[in-house]
Amino acid sequence: MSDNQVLTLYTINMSHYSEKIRWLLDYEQINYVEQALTPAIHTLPMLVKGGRGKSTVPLVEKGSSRVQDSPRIVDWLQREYGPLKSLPQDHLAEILEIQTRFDSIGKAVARYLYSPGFAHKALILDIWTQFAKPWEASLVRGGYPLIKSVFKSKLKINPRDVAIAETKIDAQIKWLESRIKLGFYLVGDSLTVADITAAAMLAPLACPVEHPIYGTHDFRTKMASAAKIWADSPALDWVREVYAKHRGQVWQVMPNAS
Ligand SMILES: N[C@@H](CCC(=O)N[C@@H](CS)C(=O)NCC(=O)O)C(=O)O
Repeated sequence: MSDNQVLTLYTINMSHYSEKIRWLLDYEQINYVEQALTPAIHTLPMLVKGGRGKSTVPLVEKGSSRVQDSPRIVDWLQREYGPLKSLPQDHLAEILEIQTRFDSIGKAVARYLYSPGFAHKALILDIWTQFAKPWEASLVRGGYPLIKSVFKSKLKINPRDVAIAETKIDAQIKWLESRIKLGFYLVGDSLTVADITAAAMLAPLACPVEHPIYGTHDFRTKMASAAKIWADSPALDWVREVYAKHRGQVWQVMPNAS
């Protein structure tokens, strides 16, 4: 594979799975160009590029290679750019197991946030249209009632599923609380994909100041308000600490609107 091909990372600004891969690329100092897509408008291009019947971000593209789904992207980056310092071979199985553990609550976290979040139309629309072209912003603003209702049914935003989400998240927060008693890093003595995944998946609840969306007062008080049940959790303190120590400001350069 020729290395002068540009790696493109397709994201949605609020997506924590996108943040996981963005962080990994930044941490590994792999050059990439970010294409921040507008929710709803992202669907068709991601379906086509992904070729797997899924419309999710993140998705990476380099030459003719297109890889969708964050754990698959991690594997591909290891093959393409490895060995990655965040994936030490001697701890690989354990790192991947923790990645799976935290990937498995990503949807629950989104459900948990959008449930109170949908009461704040102006905030949601501001976030969704942050990188939108004018025509995309008009479409999303005009189509908001429809997009919201598709979103609510796709993400199962209803009281029963939100309660299930809370239980699922709580179990992993408890797991993390006991794990970090053993040491700051989840595996070994340096930052790995395990830490990046756990911190990125919980970041919308922990609201680290380094994140340009999760760190805002509006996000914290309106979308992440329900997370106050974990306000005193050492696990969410740990997320904020990992961000402070290893992440820095998330968008050094603003992503390009596509
Ligand atoms: N298993 C996927 C999940 C990704 C995911 O759920 N992404 C959300 C944003 S956080 C998304 O793209 N939702 C819009 C859609 O499904 O069309 C991964 O690890 O990449």
